[in-house]
Amino acid sequence: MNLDAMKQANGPEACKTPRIRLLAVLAILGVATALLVWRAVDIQVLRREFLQEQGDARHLRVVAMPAHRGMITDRNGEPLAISTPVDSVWANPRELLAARAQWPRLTRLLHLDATTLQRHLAKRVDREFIYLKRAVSPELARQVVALAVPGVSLQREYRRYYPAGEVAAHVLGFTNVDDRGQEGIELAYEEWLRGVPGSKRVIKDNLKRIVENVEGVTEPVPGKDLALSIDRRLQYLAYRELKATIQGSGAKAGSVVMLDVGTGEILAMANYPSFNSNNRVKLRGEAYRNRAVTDVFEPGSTIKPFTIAAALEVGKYRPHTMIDTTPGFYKVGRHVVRDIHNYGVLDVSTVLQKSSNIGATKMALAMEPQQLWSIFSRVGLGSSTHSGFPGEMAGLLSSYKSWREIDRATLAYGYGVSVTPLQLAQAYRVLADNGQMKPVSFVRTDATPVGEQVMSPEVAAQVRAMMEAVVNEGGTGTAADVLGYRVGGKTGTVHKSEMGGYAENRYLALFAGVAPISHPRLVTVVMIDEPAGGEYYGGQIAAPVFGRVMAGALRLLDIAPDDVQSLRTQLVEGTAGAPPTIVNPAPAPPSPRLEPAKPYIKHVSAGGL
Ligand code: 59J
Repeated sequence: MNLDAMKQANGPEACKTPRIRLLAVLAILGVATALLVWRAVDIQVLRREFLQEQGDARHLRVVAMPAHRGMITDRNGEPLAISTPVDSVWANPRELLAARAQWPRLTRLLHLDATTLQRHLAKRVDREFIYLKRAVSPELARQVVALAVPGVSLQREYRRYYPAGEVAAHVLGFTNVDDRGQEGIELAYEEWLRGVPGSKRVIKDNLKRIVENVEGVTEPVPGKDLALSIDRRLQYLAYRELKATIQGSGAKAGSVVMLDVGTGEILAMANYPSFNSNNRVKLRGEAYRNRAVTDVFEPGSTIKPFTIAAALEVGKYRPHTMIDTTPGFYKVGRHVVRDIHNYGVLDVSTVLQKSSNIGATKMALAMEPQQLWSIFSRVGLGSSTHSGFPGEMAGLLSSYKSWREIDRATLAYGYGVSVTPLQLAQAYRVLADNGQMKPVSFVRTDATPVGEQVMSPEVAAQVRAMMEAVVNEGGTGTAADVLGYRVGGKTGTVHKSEMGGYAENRYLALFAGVAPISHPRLVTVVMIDEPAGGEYYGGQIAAPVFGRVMAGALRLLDIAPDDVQSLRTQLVEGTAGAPPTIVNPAPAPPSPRLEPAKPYIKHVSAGGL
């Protein structure tokens, strides 16, 4: 049979079937191809962006890189606040929820409550990141990694550490858990200290391991270091003496401020009560106020050197001009100004040495109100020092135009004006620096700032000489004495003001002074709030703190003694076999007991005798 015969044999029917089948196959292939092409176009072209995003969202991550916060050091580079790297434990809520079986070990390790955690995670399933525990110890971090709970990872962060703890807590302030400044220098210099966090985009695999750094890496910019004016050694010294005296006298609180005379830098600023900046859980508002700049008080007799400076400046008085303070009280209008003793006739110098309110009153009433106001305001009393410290108070000095006669009198011995300890120190610095006013500073200044002459050098020197007499025999401040150095200052004992009057038996004990007198280098102010142990006079409570702090500081700073005579006497007296070494003197002997004063208020409010 030939081919034709075969065709014939199958007939026209047999020929049709394969053709349809072929067409059908071709059609199916064609449609399938079209679908594939369409799908390819859809995925590659039309939905490309969306799909890319979805993919990235699953594996591409932007990882923040926290910046290192600048270190705060003391003036000699000793660290006061350091950011140390720590790990925080975080979780992907969805993944952790799915790993319930592994929770018991995790919650036990991190001291978490499973029910709370469940609720916490459930509320945040849409997030990628939640913290479980921040700033954990390296040991705990290791244990967390070892557990390998799905969805739980560590993140590198920084945490502030304050090596000086409670000693410098108020000045430094602190940062929050995000390492942002909240108080004190940490807050004031936030911009300077804080760095700029960086970020990088990375691809992570399903196990959250970084497989590739992709793009856009911005390096974190670390914050800048800051050198404070504080000298850590002097800060320790001031804090130690302040704390001992407050605890020993049952006082409520207190502050010590020490300034460098040449530069206006704050060398020490201590407050008590204090707090541990590394562990603030039990923190009370009471404890974290930097009272030396945020609290104002009436300076009482510590203002008298300025009253006397005004009197000398005006020219009606000289250091030896005589003033009659008999019989120990003096009527001003309906009011009476009192001294605690009848001191009789005194010269100006002795008015300061004995702290006669009547002497100060008579000098003030002999000048124009504006003249007294002017000197107070020139040395900065009652106005902010503009130190830049958060929460600094300005205090108050009212306008002389509103002063009545009694106001002029009480202002002369420190009532009716209010100041901060820092302000008082700044004012005393003017006396120490031959009448130059300079700004105070919390940061180290490498150049000596130029001052403004606000008082004549002669007047400043005369007042300094009178302040030395306060510390010498016969003065109210002998406990401020420092062996080997000539020091000068002024005591103050102030009835605390309360609700329009003065508290009968609540006092501030004050001492402000300078050393060495022959070439002043340091100014220190001591304020003790409400001594409760029976003794409460500035001369008994504040002056000894001043003496001990100054003694230590003068030696630590290697300042040459200017009272070699007293050193010799001490050596001769102390040569009973002992080698002639000079040691820090024991705490100054208690000053002669003062007889308890009569309650003051009765006389003031009695409306005159
Ligand atoms: C004083 C005052 C209160 C307010 C008086 C302190 C006034 C006054 C009304 C009696 C205790 C006291 C405006 S005294 O600081 O004069 O430091 O070593 O509180 O006078 O008028 O039982 N200081 N202190 N006065 N008020 N108003 C002396 C003096 C001072 C000493 C002692 C003893 C007061 C020498 C104070 C000290 O220099």
